[in-house]
Amino acid sequence: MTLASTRVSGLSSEVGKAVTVRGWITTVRSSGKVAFLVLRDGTGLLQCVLVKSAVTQDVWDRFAQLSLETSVAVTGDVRADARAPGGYELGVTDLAIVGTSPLDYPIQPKEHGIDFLLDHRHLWLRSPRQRAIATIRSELEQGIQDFFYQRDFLRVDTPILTAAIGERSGLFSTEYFDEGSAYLAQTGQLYGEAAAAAWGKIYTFGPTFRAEKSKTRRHLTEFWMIEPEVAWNDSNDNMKLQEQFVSYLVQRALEKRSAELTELERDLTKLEGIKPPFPRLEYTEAIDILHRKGSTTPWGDDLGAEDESLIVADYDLPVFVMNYPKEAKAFYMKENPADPRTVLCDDLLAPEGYGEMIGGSQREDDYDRLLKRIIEEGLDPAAYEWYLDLRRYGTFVHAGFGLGLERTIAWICGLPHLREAIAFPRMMHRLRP
Ligand code: NSS
Repeated sequence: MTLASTRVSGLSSEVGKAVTVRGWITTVRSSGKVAFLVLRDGTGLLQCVLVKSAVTQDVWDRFAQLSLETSVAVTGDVRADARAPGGYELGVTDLAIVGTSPLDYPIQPKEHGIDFLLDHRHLWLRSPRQRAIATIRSELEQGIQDFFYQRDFLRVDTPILTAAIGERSGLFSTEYFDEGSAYLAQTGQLYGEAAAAAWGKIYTFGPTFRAEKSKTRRHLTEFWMIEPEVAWNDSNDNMKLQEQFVSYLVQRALEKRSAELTELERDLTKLEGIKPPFPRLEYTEAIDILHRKGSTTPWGDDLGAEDESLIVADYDLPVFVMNYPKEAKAFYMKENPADPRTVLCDDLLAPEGYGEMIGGSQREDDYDRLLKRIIEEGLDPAAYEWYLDLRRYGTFVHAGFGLGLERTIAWICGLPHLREAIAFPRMMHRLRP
């Protein structure tokens, strides 16, 4: 009789029954009469016990062939056991080897350097820490969809191959048949604006690409961004949506994935208080504070990573820095009527020095001013004809933002570097595996 196979996470409803569990070996030990193996199946760990006198000689011999990462199917009776990892144990009656694993399995239970681990990322993913991060990422991705679905936003998938440049940062380009260069999207925003004029409240959720030659712990060349765009929202409405969104994601992770956060040794008390409203600082105010703290960043420049850390050091919440000088920001941001040297925008800085998590703005809705900014930035107006049409035909007040998924994960999980926040990170010097 073949038994239905069960995942480790489903064992609580199988106590007293015989089941088959499939997975990979993490540890083995034997006293000669009793042998133990611990199996990992992606949902948890399961300790399995073989008693020599209770299994066939074949099964006992097969146990001796097990090594780290051998894949197996183990059959036995499920018992509750408070001492076992996960709280259940399997009394083994049968053991089948699915795939052997030679003794040179690269990742051993010892310290490995980060480059070695990244070279073996395809195997490193099997560790409990990486499972915890991947589980939290998946929870947040579901949370993102739920948050916008509950608020009646349409999800719009925008192109990755594009002809117009969206941001100032580096571009990846490729030849596109007879059409000239295609650029890998740095943002879905410009298309999001067209969609907002069509459908009101939308968001995009997809990969974005930046050929940035920065080797910092906060930069990937490929990262995922969530970009809502809302017709009739101004900059103030935009910031309200941001603080609700970020608070929702943090509370969702706490509610559903506290076990994984604990596995990562995250200090949960730092996340529990993340609720609106978040403090707001005008850019000019922020520069004054920075100068008092010893920074030399002049008025007019974007804030650097060190500046951001100095600002958030005074707060336990994410902090908005609003209304930057025009020259520090992208062409599409709306001029601030109260101070035309600045634009109506915000950066949301994560607590604990995790850096800028969101960039958002109210969009320039005046045709002439937008065209002027496109020309000033040295961009080709012909490539933006369709984008200018959004101001030509029924222009509208609108605002939106982009939340960087990996930076948000790094902060929530307490990861020192973005490279662990995505399964296969892409960085300046890393294209493999
Ligand atoms: O350049 S942003 O500040 N803004 C935009 O792209 C706008 N078009 C968004 C919008 O208004 N719809 O990037 C937004 C966020 C930023 O705050 C980071 O969290 C993240 O995207 N970001 C990155 N994450 C990882 N690696 C890199 N290189 C990176 N660049 C930005």
